[in-house]
Amino acid sequence: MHLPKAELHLHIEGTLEPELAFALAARNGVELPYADTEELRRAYLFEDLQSFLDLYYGLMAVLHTEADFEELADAYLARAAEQGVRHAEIFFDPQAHTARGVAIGTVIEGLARALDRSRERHGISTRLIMCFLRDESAESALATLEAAKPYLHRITGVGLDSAEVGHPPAKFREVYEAAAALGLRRVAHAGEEGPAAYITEALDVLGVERIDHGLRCMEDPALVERLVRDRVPLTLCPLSNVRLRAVDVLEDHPLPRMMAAGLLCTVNSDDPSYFGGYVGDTFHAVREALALDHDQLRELARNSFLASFLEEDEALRER
Ligand code: ES4
Ligand code: ZN
Repeated sequence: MHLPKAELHLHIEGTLEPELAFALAARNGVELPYADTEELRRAYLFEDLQSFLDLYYGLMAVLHTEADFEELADAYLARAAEQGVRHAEIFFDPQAHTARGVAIGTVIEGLARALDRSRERHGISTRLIMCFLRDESAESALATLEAAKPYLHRITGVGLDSAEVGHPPAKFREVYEAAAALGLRRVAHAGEEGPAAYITEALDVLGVERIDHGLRCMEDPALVERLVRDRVPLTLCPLSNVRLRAVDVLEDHPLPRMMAAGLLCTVNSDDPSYFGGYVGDTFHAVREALALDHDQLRELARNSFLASFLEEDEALRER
């Protein structure tokens, strides 16, 4: 059976299954460059983060209306519920949609329609985290925060994603300061493909409370010591790391070493449609490949609530 858990690293656009992509393409009159879902699935052979992102942004062309975003989120929540998810903190990439002429309000209101019904429909509480694309400019991130102002009651925090190398956290100092001043929580992808120094910079310059991925902290013992001391959660995504070649095979994933070092690790699915599994599947895969025992799995599930943005009493209730 699936342990009750929170999912803290999940890109809603990364839950777009080929079947739904084709259904939305037909509904919206969008031509996809794949004959069918089988051919699309075969295109999921990425070499690295960039080759994945190229496919990922291309497929988003099928998302147009509020109903599309609602359907996408509802499909994720239904699958997550089957896998023991009780709470989900969901990333979305407004710039990937506004760049195509889809208004930020369409994205947020569409997602919110599904999220507002999630407790009663799927037994999952939710939060929304708006991510800035780090390979876009700092000005574009500031404009995105400005455009989101009418919808801030829907948004818990901000994050930073997309191509990491060459786009260090400090590039986004100003927008993170502005987000903090608006009362938003802060997270950032760091140390996925980028170096451990990006993790340090995300903490020092952006003031983040959690690190998304953070895998490469293991290259810097002083940083590991700091993350342990300050109880900074890491939202690890082992299946993503294998598919994007951050690790060669799941059996080599540093998760057990990271847990043994005292890091506050969580396990998440990242982009489940692309990386071969939802979060319950991910727990199953790491249990098998890394020979985790039941206590370690329970620790990971417990950590997911501790690391969430739920208040303590809420987190206890969801567990
Ligand atoms: C992402 Cl795995 C990953 N890394 C960075 N940005 C992303 N956006 C969606 N998935
Ligand atoms: Zn991610």
